[in-house]
Amino acid sequence: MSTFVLATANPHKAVELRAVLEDLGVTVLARPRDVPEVDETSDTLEGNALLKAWALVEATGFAALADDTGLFVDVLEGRPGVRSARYAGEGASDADNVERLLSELVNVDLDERGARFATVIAVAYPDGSSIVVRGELEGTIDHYPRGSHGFGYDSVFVPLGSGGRTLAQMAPEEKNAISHRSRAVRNLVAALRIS
Ligand code: ITT
Repeated sequence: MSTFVLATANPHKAVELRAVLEDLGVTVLARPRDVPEVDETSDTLEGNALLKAWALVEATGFAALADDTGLFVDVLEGRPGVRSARYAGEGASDADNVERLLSELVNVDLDERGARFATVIAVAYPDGSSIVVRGELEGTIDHYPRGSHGFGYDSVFVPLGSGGRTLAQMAPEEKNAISHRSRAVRNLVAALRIS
């Protein structure tokens, strides 16, 4: 079908994307080490995913695939949103980001703690065209972290229909079956099949 170069340097994401894309007959190239990271200056996931993908098309001449993910909390007007990775500051750890999030929600009741994870995947082609898909997972932010699986904000995110468990209390396969990222990947597969 074609060759895609991946923007992510995150090995977990690269393995997941490579498996899906190779099944579709796409040749997958790792991100070249000498290509600098772009500043994610957009205020939308779509904008940042496209920024990353276009920079890689320019640097390599191949079609490029980039993703961006954020956690959007209703009562915080969508924060941390596109700033999820750096919510507690530049170089913040997952624990720092979770702590900041919980500190902003101390006086908020459970029924007002609605939130969603969103992942956007963008594919940009050397001919100037692009595909953008999105996957979302609805849930609530718990009062305390629970569970030891996963990463990021998993320990405080309770998906709708999970029986009150956080994503970090789910086995990886169970999370993957419902996650925002896997939904975006499924939407990407559908978009690539019809394009
Ligand atoms: P790249 O290296 O691929 O650019 P990133 O570090 O910018 O990835 P993402 O866009 O994937 O990170 O995610 C932004 C933030 O959201 C970051 O703090 C993650 O820890 C968190 N996050 C992403 N996916 C998550 C998931 O499935 N569960 C919990 N937190 C997640």
